[in-house]
Amino acid sequence: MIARTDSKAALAPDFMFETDVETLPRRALGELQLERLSSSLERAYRNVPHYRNSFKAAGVGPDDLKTLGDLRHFPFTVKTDLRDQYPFGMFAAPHSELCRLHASSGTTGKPTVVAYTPGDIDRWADLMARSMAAAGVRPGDVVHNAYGYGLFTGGLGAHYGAERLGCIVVPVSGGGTERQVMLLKDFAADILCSTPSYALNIAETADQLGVDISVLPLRRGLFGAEPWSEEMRAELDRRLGIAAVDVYGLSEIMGPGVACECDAERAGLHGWEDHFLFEIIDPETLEPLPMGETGELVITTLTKEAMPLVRYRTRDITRLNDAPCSCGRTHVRILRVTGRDDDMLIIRGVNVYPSQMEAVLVGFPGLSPHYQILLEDDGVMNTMTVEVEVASDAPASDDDLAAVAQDVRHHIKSIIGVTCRVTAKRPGEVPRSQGKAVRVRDLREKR
Ligand code: DLL
Repeated sequence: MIARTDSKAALAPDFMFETDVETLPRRALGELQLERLSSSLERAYRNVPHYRNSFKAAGVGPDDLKTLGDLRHFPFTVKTDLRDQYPFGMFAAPHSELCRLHASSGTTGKPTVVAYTPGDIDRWADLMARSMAAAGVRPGDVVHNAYGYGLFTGGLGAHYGAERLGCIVVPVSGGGTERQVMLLKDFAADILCSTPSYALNIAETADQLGVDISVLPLRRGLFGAEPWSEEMRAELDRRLGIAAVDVYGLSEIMGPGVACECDAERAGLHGWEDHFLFEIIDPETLEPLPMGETGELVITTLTKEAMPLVRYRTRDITRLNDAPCSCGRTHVRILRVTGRDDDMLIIRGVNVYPSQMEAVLVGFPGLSPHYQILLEDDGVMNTMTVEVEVASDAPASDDDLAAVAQDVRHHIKSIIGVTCRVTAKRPGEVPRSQGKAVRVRDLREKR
């Protein structure tokens, strides 16, 4: 248990939650991974019929793992495997050993269910505490937690982590944005946890209420659960007077805290390799890619008891960086996840991720940072309309809006290379986020 302190200044800038393991030399980290991977594969094989069958079909067994490189012979796990085993077929522990279930909201059909033993919850709290400390959170901080509580892992994940670190948690959850502004101010929060899009909503609501958040004690934002851009980071830093830090995770693997940026560099998220093994594969050939190349992130859990996953295909597109980091942590960095390969839009033959659109729009003169992408089918091909919104102090006659739309269209064409329609809306007309933002509205299905 870390002692609580009221003096933030008294804490060393390189404070870590678990220094020994966070700075473990890479060779020792590899040895630890091999030992843990071996028992995790054994556990999956012994207790989960799905893995027994898929290992046998691939002609491998846990004993075939002699080096970390041997993992490439083991089969992948995909989201549909989890759906096919709904609700409890992927569990490697009996009900008597479980203490919690979470589920991700399936856009279609059944959700994906995940389970935890008390040991899993304990390790999750440690990893989230480790992530928060890396991000610049300190014991004694007031943590305003606006991630949704419930089946979503964001709320409870950040909650347990902050408590484990020795912080004072304000469990606000999402929504009621005016009240959030009041509480941030009255409770003098040091830390805001939310999705980046909801943080922007909070910043805007504060402006409307005449509250200047940038002069409040708030110092860090831990933002994740959706893709966001460097441009959005600059916007959130400026509007909230904070350093915005990227935190990554997914319910299938654990929840938030699988990886987090450090305060020192804010350039890539340290993935906690003593609990997870990260690979990047080519999503077409499924072959592992060398360090530094961009592809799909694949994660194997090393210490999960209730639901170990072997080579889980996240669909998240990123790359790894194993260069030493100035913070002293030795764990590999996962670069900002720009999007999921199933979110990629193909418009007139050009591949576009919604977050690329964000990078172009945020900071564009006269625009607010709110946007939405509408997908339609004109009978021949997919078309894209980008709805943008003018800034609250920008002129907004019909002619002004048409001129802005024209400028933005040219800008998108010149930066991303895609031709699309642009509609400029008046302030407040683009829907605001309460949690994970809906960036794309697909109107093609309704035809
Ligand atoms: O979003 C867990 C989480 C909660 C992470 C709070 C961070 C903070 P799921 O609902 O299962 O879990 O969604 C996981 O969200 O595969 C990514 O596509 C996306 N995602 C999560 N964090 C980031 C991030 C939580 N920092 C899915 N950047 C993942 C980009 C992210 N995408």
